[in-house]
Amino acid sequence: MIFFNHQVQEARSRIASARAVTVLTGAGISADSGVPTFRGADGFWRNFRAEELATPEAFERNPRLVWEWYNWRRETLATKKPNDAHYALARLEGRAQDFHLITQNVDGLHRLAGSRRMSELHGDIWKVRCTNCHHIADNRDVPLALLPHCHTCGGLLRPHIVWFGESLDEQVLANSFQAVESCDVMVIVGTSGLVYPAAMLMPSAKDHGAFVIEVNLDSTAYSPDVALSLHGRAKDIVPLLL
Ligand code: BV8
Ligand code: ZN
Repeated sequence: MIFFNHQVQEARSRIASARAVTVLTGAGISADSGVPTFRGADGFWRNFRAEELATPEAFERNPRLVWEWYNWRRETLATKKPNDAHYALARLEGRAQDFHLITQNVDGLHRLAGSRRMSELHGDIWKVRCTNCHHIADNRDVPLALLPHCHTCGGLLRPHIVWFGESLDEQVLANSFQAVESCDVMVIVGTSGLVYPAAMLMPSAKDHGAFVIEVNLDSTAYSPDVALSLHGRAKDIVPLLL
């Protein structure tokens, strides 16, 4: 159990007195739900790294392999539940005067925990998009047909996810920068800060005067520049911040 050290106390009072709070999460918040992170030891699948498979080139070259990977992740995720950190952020949404959650995760656990004011920067593993007519649909089939096709036009479906080398949705990105530029407090939970442009959100928050709090097991690329670094598991620390 984490003792109520002065850093947690300061984080709590900063959040309680904030007019606007923006939260950025990464794979680390879902680690406590048993979801493998990207760059941890469990970040491999059949000794591929995410960066090798989550690309349009990989999908072009071998759509079956890429769908096998996503199918494996969907099967793994189908049994996972939100943890206390996800639920705490959903509660914070209801309390803070002005709140926005930005997640890099595609696992859908924030929505499952009740978060609504949320931007999914990198898409949603439970949605598919047609490579031909671009229709986007919810799809929770587990397992998926190995090469799923569009019911409307028969085109090959792809995960509705932003791959490396692909641009993020303009509107989602604009909303996210707006949220970090207008908040008093930014809380960053469970991200290594290595993926761009998501990694630009923290510096932007700081430039606009936000008090930045980081929750992470380890030190990260952000640590030297944040106001408070709370080291520990997200499921233990995030509930203490409310
Ligand atoms: C783009 C969907 C414009 C896939 C993802 C060189 C320099 C700078 C940038 C680049 C570069 N080379 C290439 C780029 C651009 C590239 C990029 O940033 N690459 C990185 C690897 C250097 N970015 C892009 O391509 C982006 N697009 O730039 O568009 C453009 C357009 C055209 C041409 C060129 C450029 C698109 C990026 C989106 C990629 N898609 N996800 C999928 O999921 O299938 S990113 C992927 O990484 C996930 O979304 C994940 O969320 C995200 C970030 O990783 P983290 O969440 O931080 O996870 P990680 O494992 O790294 O860290 C976990 C952390 O949790 C750790 O710190 C750990 O300590 C902590 N932790 C663990 N357990 C716990 C915990 N903390 C608390 N409690 C615990 N229990
Ligand atoms: Zn179609």
